[in-house]
Amino acid sequence: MSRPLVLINSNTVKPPVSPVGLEYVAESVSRAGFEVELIDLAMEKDWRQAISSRIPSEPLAVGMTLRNRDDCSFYSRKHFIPWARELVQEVRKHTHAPVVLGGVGFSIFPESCVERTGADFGIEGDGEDAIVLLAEPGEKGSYN
Ligand code: B12
Repeated sequence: MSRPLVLINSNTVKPPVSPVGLEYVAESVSRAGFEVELIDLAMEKDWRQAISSRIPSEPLAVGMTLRNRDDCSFYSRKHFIPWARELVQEVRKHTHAPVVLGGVGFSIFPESCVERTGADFGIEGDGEDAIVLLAEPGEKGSYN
């Protein structure tokens, strides 16, 4: 069986919005002939359970969308980077595959997002083409 590329929607802000950007990325990966496992945490009651039950042991990579870096609200001042970091740590309990970030919230401060979440790397801006380039070496077994 082929190794899938896992894509995670980390956006659990309520009311939920559909993860449009991640869906574009998923469609692109799928059209390039790779299997996709999309885990939408906005739709899961227990996010840890969703991660542990849906991440296969050897995916090509785990892509995670950070749509919102913060909620842009003067009153609530919510920041989502600590949450993204927790999520990256949880993913690492289940696989050694590289964790790659993307999304508009990520692309505001890409380098600090990678650093602060502990992800392996990120793709700044539109991800449809870059994610396919990333899946290919993963399939051959090496990112070196
Ligand atoms: C439309 C929109 C909304 C709509 C959403 C409607 C809907 N059903 O989706 C509404 C009005 C509801 C909304 C609400 C909010 N929004 Co809004 N919204 C936008 C807007 C204008 C466009 C988002 C979009 O759909 N883009 C189109 C998709 C295709 O592009 P994309 O998501 O960027 O995805 C591409 C890349 O980022 C990348 N990519 C995405 N994911 C991944 C994953 C991987 C692994 C990779 C490699 C690449 C990748 O590839 C994708 C395809 O090219 C953006 C601003 C902007 N111009 O981006 C703000 C924006 C995302 N929103 C923002 C905010 C803050 C919010 C709210 C928190 C506001 C609030 N306080 O309530 C809420 C949050 C709602 C929620 N539940 O998350 C901010 C986030 C900024 C930040 N600091 O984090 C933005 C950037 C606007 C801004 N202020 O600058 N929003």
